[in-house]
Order: sequence, then structure tokens, then C-alpha cells
Amino acid sequence: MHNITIKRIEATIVDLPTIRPHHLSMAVMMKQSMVIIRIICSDDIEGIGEATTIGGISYADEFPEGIKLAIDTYFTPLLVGQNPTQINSLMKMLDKNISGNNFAKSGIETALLDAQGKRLNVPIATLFGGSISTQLPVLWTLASGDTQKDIDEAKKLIAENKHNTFKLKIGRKDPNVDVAHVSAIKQALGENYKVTVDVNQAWSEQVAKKQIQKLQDAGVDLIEQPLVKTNFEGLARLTEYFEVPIMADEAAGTVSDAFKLAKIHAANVFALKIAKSGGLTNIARQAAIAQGAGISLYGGTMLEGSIGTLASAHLFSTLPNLDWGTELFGPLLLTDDIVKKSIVYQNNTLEIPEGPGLGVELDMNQVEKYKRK
Ligand code: MUC
Ligand code: MG
Repeated sequence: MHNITIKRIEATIVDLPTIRPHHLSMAVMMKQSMVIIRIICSDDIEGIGEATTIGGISYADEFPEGIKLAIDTYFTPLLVGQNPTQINSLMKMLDKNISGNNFAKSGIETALLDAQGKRLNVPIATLFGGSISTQLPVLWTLASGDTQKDIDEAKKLIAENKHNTFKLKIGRKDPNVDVAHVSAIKQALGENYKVTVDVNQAWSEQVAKKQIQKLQDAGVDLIEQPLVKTNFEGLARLTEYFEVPIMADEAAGTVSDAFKLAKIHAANVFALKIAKSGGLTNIARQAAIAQGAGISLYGGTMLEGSIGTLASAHLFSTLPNLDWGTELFGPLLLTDDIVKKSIVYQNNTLEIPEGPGLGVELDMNQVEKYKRK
């Protein structure tokens, strides 16, 4: 394996429409834009990866057009000619030469891992010690912007045995209106179905204290990122004060964020996402910090398509403390797919395919169809 080299890297922006508008505190999504990365190696093995964010430039510092530009201009010249089997060494070299750009780094690491899995004929999870389960629980996010539509959507998914836990995106409207919306949905679904809320940083600490009390009283099961991501101490105070578990999402971005949050027990749960942490290996590092601190884990999504979703799933499947399951429903929010065989979702779970690497193949006709012109 010592004389294999990276020959070429291609980064393509693909826009796929969503099945309905998806309302978040900072944006309303009508489509998802994914940067699909192909790393072509001298042994004719090709690894695929995905770098995806939410709502253009509104969710994170990185955005699709910038991710592609960064890969074409800066990542590719550093990587071409290097040995793709030396993944730790390549990621260290990228960190030394490229500041931040974790979404792009995650997509690149995924493609390298996919190639290496194919080369060794093993799934990516095997490269991390093997999966504990090849099926992962997957919740659904209700975010149509309308309470009755959300209730109808949840009831339909329950009847079809597709999902039994629902995350509600709030923080866009007046907090009293948002909380009334959540309470109505929790009441309509009843005790047997978990309801969680994601405030996406929209509340001040004072507002959070008042509104989380109401959400706790309404029986909501988990509160995600109520405060601005930089307010670690505020999150710690809420975690200490409330019985309902508090989850850090945007705050728990990198390995060092996880350490700082764990040190002051600023959350009961960490939402892990390969994009914000810069790849799968960093997720394993964040998970170890959480395990040591007695913090539970949740497998988060940047609403990636099938490739990013499976990359996340392979790593999440190896974690012993994934107590809150996952939200890896991204592909289900899209009207179409760009892989040959879509991920199987059934009985409230996602199935990780058995094949080598990610276990999926790109459908180049579909990539061509949805590629940004
Ligand atoms: C987030 O902040 O969690 C995950 C699900 C969803 O609807 O939005 C994302 C982002
Ligand atoms: Mg979140």
C-alpha cells in the first residue's frame, strides 16, 4: 500500500429539493445543497464523501460554494500525489495547513475512509473496531411551520411504523407561541412518543429559564441548544437547574468544545455531527470525552444526503453511549437520491449496508441531473 497515490479530487455541488419547506430558527429550507467529493486513487479505487451544511451560510461559517472553492483551491493541491491509506497523517497535515473548514475536512476524511474500506474490503465501521449494532434508531423532525400539519405528519409516520420520536424545531416565532405549539403536539401524541425540541440558539438565558420550565411541565423529553453556542456557563446553569435533559449541539462543535463543556458539566447530552467536528475520527474523540464525563450521546445530522448520513451512521454504530439514538433522517427529507441503492429505513431505524466502505455507490446519472450548472 506504500506506493498508492491520490490522482484526482472532484467536488460537485448537488441541489436536491426537500419534500416540504423545513423551518429552522435561522432559515427555511426548500432544498439541500451538498458538496459531493470523489477521491480517485492510483489503485483505481474511488472514495466518496459529502460536505453539507444547512440554509446556505445561515447555520455555520461554511457554505456550499465556499466548501467547493476551498477543496478545489487549497485541499486538492495538498492531497494529490499523497498516499490515501495514511488517513491520520493526511488529516494532521490538513489541520496544519488549513485553519477551520471542518465541514470540508469531514467530507475529505469520509472519502478517504470509504476508499480505504473498499481497499480492505470492510465497512467503515470495521475500521473503527466494528459496529455494536447495524441498525440505528432514527427520529423525525417536525418543522412544517404549522401545528396541525406537524401533528398529522407525526401520526402518519407512527401509523407506518417509521418513527416513534419527534424533534420540533422552534426559536423562529415568539417563545410563548413556540411553546404552545410544542405542548399541543406533545399532548396530541401522548405519553408513548418522545418529543424533543431544538431551539437552535434562539433564546436568552432568561427566556430559556421561563420557557424550559413550561416545556418540562408539558412532558417534553429533551431540550437542544436553547442558548447561543458560546454561552457554555449559561448552558451549565440550565443543566444544573432543570430535570429535563439539556443537549449541546452547536456548542459541542469540536473535540476541544466537548472537553470544555464536559469540564463544567454544561450538558446532559452531546449532539455529535461529523461536519462540525471535522470528521469521523474526531467524533470518536468527542465520544470518549463524553463517556469519561458521564455525558450521553445523540447522533446528529447536518441534514446530509445518503453519503454523509451513512458516514455518520458507520461511526455512530460503534459508540457504546448513544443513549438518545440518532436523527439521521436527512435522505428522507429529500425528494430524490444520488446513490444507486437508497438507505433502508424501517421499524423506526436505519440499516447500515454491509458492503465495503460506506456501502453505497454514487449514481452518476443522478449526480448529473441535480448538479449545479
Ligand atoms: C440541528 O441543529 O440539529 C437537525 C435536524 C434538523 O431538522 O435540523 C438539524 C440541525
Ligand atoms: Mg440542533
